Amino acid sequence: MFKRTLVTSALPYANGPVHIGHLAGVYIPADIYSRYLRLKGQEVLFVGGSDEHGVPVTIRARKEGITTQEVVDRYHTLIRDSFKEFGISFDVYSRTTSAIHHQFASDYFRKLYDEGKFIEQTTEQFFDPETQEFLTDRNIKGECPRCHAQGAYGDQCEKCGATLSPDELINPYNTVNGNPLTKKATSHWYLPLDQYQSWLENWILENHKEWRPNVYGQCKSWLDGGLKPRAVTRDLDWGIPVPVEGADGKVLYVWFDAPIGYISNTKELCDAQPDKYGKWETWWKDPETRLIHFIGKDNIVFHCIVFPSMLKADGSYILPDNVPSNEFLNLEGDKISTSRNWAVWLNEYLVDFPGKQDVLRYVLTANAPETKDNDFTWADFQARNNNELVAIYGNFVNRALVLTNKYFGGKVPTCHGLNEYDEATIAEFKDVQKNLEDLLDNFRFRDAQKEAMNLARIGNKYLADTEPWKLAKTDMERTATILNLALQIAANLSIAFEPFLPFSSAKLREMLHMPEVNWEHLGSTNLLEDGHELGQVSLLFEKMEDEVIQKQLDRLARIKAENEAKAKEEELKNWKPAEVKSDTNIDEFDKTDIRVATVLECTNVKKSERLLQFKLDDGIGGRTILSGIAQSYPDPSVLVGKQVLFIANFPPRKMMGIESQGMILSAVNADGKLVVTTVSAPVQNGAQVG
Ligand code: B3M
Ligand code: ZN
Repeated sequence: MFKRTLVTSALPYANGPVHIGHLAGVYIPADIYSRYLRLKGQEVLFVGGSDEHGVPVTIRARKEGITTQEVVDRYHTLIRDSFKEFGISFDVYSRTTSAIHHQFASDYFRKLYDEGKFIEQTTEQFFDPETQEFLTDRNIKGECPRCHAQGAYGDQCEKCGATLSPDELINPYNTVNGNPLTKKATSHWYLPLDQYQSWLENWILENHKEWRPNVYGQCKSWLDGGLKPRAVTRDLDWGIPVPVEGADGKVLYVWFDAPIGYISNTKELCDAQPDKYGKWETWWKDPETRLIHFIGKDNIVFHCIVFPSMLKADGSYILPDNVPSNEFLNLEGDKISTSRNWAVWLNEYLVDFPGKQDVLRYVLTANAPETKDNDFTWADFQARNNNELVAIYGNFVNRALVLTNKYFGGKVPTCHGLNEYDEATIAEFKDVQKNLEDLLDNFRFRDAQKEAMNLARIGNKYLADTEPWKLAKTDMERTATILNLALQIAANLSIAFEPFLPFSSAKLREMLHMPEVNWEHLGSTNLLEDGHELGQVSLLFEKMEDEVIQKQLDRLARIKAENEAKAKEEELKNWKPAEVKSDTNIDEFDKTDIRVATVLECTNVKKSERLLQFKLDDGIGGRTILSGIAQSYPDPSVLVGKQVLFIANFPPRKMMGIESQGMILSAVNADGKLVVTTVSAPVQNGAQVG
């Protein structure tokens, strides 16, 4: 039997804020589980932290024009604070740039290296001769070999969806500076996963059939495909240096060091407070510790195959007992995307919905993508708040307390004997503890929360059916009995909801003047003694008005419109005249019909940050053209009266509901601003350039 449980939740990349998808997929379930075990009085440690290495953070740094360290400092703080605000009850939340982690991960690698657990292989990799750096898949772009779109990534073409390797790209170049790439030999260390294949097959496929079907299925398909050695080092200047002589310029692969972060963060906590947390080794090496990884589905292979092989290679560690991975949460029908800003960011939610953390926690658990991808919609958010939290849970608690105040001076009235209906009501929830445990022990958080809500439904129905506000006129003893039972149910609710809605539970306990929560008391009808004085009544939940929800929908509509405009611009950038058949450049140029026009009007397109709308006198009847240069012209009216060059035979396109009939030519200046090209002396409108 297990003595203690170590709960880990995936370390989010510190390359941006965290959103509802992160919360629903990983952090809320891990938090519910940890809170539940603590409430049961079990020994549990909940470990988290930021993943601060890897290519994503370096890409973000380049995009924002700041150093990588600044990026991780900024987002680590933001992420840590968001989690705290949402009540994610980590025992430790550290980061992989900490000195302890660097040392620990470095030592971990070195031990396996010394024991000959890696193999060294030399391969040809893409190299930028100018910057003298090797490039990772995401930093290489080129022409897609399948659909021939420009700008396909080294690992995927976003146009046709093909999975690629950088070798397949036509004319690969460095995403950062556009440099063409060459190949250069480089050597790396690999963990020979093939050597762990049969051990993994036995451990997972035979001995962990109880894992969620999505997790088990993914593992099985990896194993069925046959495992290959995986590189655990990279040529990169950001990360933990490979602790081997002559390995300059090489760092540990982020997926090698990040899971070790679970261990080093545990060590950091235990070393700082040994009296409270004991030795880190107890959490990681004692077979009586149960290890549970909470992750999203894109992390399954790393937590079920790669990390366990690393732990096995060392030989002194325990292995995960379960890896309850969730599927994905979508937002209003579309995949959540950081780069497209298609997300509800936690830091923004906290500003827009102050004090309403539990509402989001509730909705995300009610809709948790436990078995399949699920959708978050603002309409559902509003409905669950108004129809469930307010109308059932909040309403019940409020009625029980307000009536007690009114008829019994805010003191728990005495039960004068239960009737059949009371007994039947009690029978309905007497198993609540067992039911909750069965679900929570099996990581079925959605159903568990439903069970807690069911208790509120029982209470609500009990008051609606017994109508103590009517009885109070004729039968005070019966009224007292009913309210006593209603208050006992309310007290049960504060325990049952504690893992799910910790803020509301605390508030409810304050209203009930109920100092302790004891899981073992769940289902009891003796939680509040006769005469016990209640606290101040306030509302547990508030109705969410349409305007508030509409504001969120408007925000998403704005983002969608911007994304569409950006996509169109991207298309325009890659556009080549369709009718060009010849392959010489001069001919191509001839086929492009460039002409001169005078700008009659130039205004910002509503709801677009990038588009300007030009009305042109083109000498041939006039036309409208949209151009994505608004950011370079804060006052677009300066362009009115200027003569500009435009492509006249550019196929018309609709953007933001407006048809654009051509393309205005502009050039980039030294500050990266787009400058409209013009003529050096007045020319007749419509004149061809060539
Ligand atoms: N940072 C990937 C992710 O955020 C990665 C998880 C690491 S867990 C050790 O999806
Ligand atoms: Zn393609």
